[in-house]
This record gives sequence, C-alpha cells and structure tokens, in this order.
Amino acid sequence: STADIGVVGLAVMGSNLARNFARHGFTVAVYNRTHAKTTELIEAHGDEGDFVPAEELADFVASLKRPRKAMIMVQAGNATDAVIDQLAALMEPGDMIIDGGNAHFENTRRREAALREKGLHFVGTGVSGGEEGALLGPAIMPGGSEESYETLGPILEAIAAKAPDGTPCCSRLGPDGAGHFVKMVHNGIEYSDMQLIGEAYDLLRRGVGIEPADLAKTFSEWNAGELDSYLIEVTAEVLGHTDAATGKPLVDVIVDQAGQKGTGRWTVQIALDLGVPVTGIAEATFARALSSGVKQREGAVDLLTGPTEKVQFPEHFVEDVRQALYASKIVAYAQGFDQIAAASAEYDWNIDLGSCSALWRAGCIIRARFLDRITEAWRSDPDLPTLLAAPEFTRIVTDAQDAWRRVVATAALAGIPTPGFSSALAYYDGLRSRRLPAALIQGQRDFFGAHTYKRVDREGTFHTDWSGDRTEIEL
Ligand code: NBP
Repeated sequence: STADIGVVGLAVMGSNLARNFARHGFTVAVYNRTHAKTTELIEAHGDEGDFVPAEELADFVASLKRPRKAMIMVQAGNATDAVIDQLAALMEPGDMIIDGGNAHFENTRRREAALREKGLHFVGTGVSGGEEGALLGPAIMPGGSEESYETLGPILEAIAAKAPDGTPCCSRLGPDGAGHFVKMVHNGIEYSDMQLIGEAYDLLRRGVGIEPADLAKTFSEWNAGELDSYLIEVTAEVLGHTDAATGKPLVDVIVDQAGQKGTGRWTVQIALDLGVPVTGIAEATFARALSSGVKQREGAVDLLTGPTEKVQFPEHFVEDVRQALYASKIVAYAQGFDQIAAASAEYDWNIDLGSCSALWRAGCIIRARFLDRITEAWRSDPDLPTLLAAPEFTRIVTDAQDAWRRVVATAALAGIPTPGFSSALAYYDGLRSRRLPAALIQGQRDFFGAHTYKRVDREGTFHTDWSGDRTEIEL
C-alpha cells in the first residue's frame, strides 16, 4: 500500500481533486465505477503526479496506506450511500471515508453515526469552488472527528486554496454534519449575494437606463473597492459580454428564469426549523422561484400595471445603490452566521465562526475582501450578538442607511422589485427598533387563543379575560 489518499468518483470534481492531490506530491489512488473514466484520467493527466489506478474497489482500498483515506466524489444521495457501503465493507477500524459531495447535513449525521459503530471515521466535507477550485485550490469545510483531522487535515490543507495571508482555506469545523452544514449556508449566502447584485443591476439598467457594457465598468470599479469579490468580478464579465450570434449584450438573450439545485432551499428549510430569520437567503430563493413561475408571470404580465407617475432617480444614485448593496450584503452574512451559530448550539458542534469566515476568503464562490473584516470581528469577539454589532459593521451599515433607504424607496416608486435590499433594510430596522409590533401580536394571540403574554413592568405570565369582564389574571 502506497497511496496517501484515494478518490472514488472521477467525474469532473473527483478528477480535478485527484489531480490536485497528485500535483501536491501525494500518491493518490483513483477508482471510478465505469473504469473508462479512470483510464481517461491517467491517459490525459497521469504525468502530473503519482496515481494508482484501480479497476476493482478492493484493489483501490488495498492500495491505501493505513489509516486509509478514501474521498468520495459521486452524485449526492443514493450513489453516495452505495459507495459508502461498498467501501465500509472493505475497510478496517480507524480508516476514513470522506464525502466531498454536496450532501445534506442530516445524511452526513446519519452516515457518521452508522460508520462510527463500525469503528470507521466518516468525514462529511464541504468543497466549494466548482471544477476550477477542485483543481487549483478549493475552500474545504470538513466535519468529523478530531482524530480523523490529525492525519487527514494536513493533506486537505495542502490542496486547499490559500487566503491572501497564506493560511489554507480549510479547517475542521466540528463533528459529524458541521462541515456540510457550513457549506450549505455558504451556498445560501451565495444565493443572497447573487440576488442583491441582480437587484443592483436591475435598478441601474431598467430604472436609470445604463447599458450593460457601461454597467460592466461600474461593477469593475466597485470591485476595486470594499465590494471586491469574486461574484462582483463575474458580474462585470457577464455584463461586458456580447452575444456572437446577435451582437446584443449576452444578458439580454439569456432566458430570465433562474435555476437552483437545492442548497438555497435546504438553507431556508432548516432556518425555519431553527427559528433563525435568514430573510436574505429566503428572498433570494423565492425570487428564483418567482422568475421560473412562468404560468403566473405570463398570466399577470399584461394585467398588473406599474407606477403611473414618473420617478425621479436621486442624484448619485449609482453610489446609493453601491452602498445599499454593501449594507444588504453585510445583513445577509450576519443572518447566515446566526444560522450557523444556532445549528452549532443545537447539535453541539462548537463551530468557530471566525474559522468559517477565514476559510471563505479564497477558493469559494463567496470569496470577498470583506471576509477579512468579518474574520477579525469574530476573532476579536466570538460572542458578538450579531455581526452587525461589531463596531466596524455597525459603522458601515449606519453610514449606508440613508442611501439604502433612498434606494428601497425609489425602487418601490419605480416599480422595480428589490426583495433582497428591502428585506435586508427591514431586518436592520427590526433589530434597531426598541419596540416591535410583536406586543400587539401577543395581545391578539392572547385574545383568540389564551396564549398569554408577559408584561414590561412585572415578572410573570398573564392572560386577560377577553370574553368575560376583561380583568387580567396572573398565571
Ligand atoms: P456527478 O455528481 O455528476 O456524479 C458522477 C459520478 O458519480 C461518476 O463518477 C459516477 O460514476 C458516480 N456514480 C453515480 Br452517478 N452513481 C454511482 C454508484 N451507484 N456507484 C458508484 N459511482 C456512482 O459528479 P460531479 O459533478 O463531479 O460531482 C461530484 C460531487 O461533487 C457531487 O456530490 C456534487 O454535488 C458535488 N459538486 C460540487 C461542486 C462544488 O462546487 N463543490 C460542483 C459540482 C459538484 P460513473 O462514471 O460510473 O457513472
């Protein structure tokens, strides 16, 4: 046995990860159900490092040094379970199965518990950065036991992306499902970020009338400042691209129905269960659903009218939109971190939020300059009640709020939907309100359901006898 690590599943992600291991000097065993893919990989890239190809899974397992480390990169769901069962039957106590696919964290918890019974380590690992990341350096979010990370960690850290300060974008986030959970919220934040950028584009294009080629320049300029991020960079690239067939901006010939593979939906579903308001992610997920709701859109588009008065866009509106985007983005991240913290408490994961933000600084889709600041915020105070309470972020959102309000108000007057900007501002205003109408809701609940209420001036639980003489009863 010579291989430091093995990869099962040699579609695009698995092949690229295997090459990344090999390029970093690790001997990597490779196996794919359909052997032709293994042969193709070796023929095309076998000279990049030390590969040990196997036609049978038993040979693959036998080629791994102990404790064995087999990383699965197959389709999430049943395929992953099938491969886990086959590997587990061939492995011995102390060996590790690493799932780098996009698994639901509940599945990861179930698989980890089952393999732990057999003395095997199961390491559910989020891998972000797509095909290119897998090859050149992804952000890696492992869960699993501390013991597994002792020998696996250095190998994953070697192939991970490196943050600007040189730190690997990989650290153990917590036991069982912690890694896949953090990857899921990463994807949720990605949805939110993309929606906010989409709204900024819509306001400036449809509202102000700026052409895509000019907006490409605007986004490039933004990318040179505090909004510096991969998604803003990608936006400038897409907006600046002309369709070869029609000569039009490509963005004008793409069908405006956003797809989704499900991680945004998972994030929102679980946030509802945890009771954490991730309004940015929810609005982004629903906005994609609205865009794909062809029946409703076609049925309404000619019936529902827009504003009857012409809207005056404020002076410096482009800068207002930039500030609204930045503030809304900070809210989206604050909500995502709240969700990670809530799950960490629920499942006893003890996730370090500073480590999450630190490892998102490179390799992944939401990599952004301001993650440095977020990391500093969590490192200087891990007990912040919300990211918005970190002095620097308090200042940024406070400074942005006038612009933010102008943008949301103008968008409403112009009839341009900004669910991301609007919900982020509503969340901000909710947090800063000393009194919320929840007091009235408690009154209503007590009226029709005797759900009781608490008083601001006394301890205890109270109910008003609404159907009788309306005296208050202390319970
Ligand atoms: P796919 O998700 O397309 O899966 C194809 C691979 O699964 C092939 O190697 C295939 O083998 C294997 N496979 C299947 Br399908 N059923 C199997 C079974 N019952 N037993 C053994 N092998 C089986 O590959 P991918 O696009 O490279 O993605 C791999 C994982 O990475 C997925 O979980 C995906 O969600 C995740 N992913 C992550 C990112 C990211 O940015 N992090 C991007 C893309 C994908 P075959 O060749 O014999 O059919």
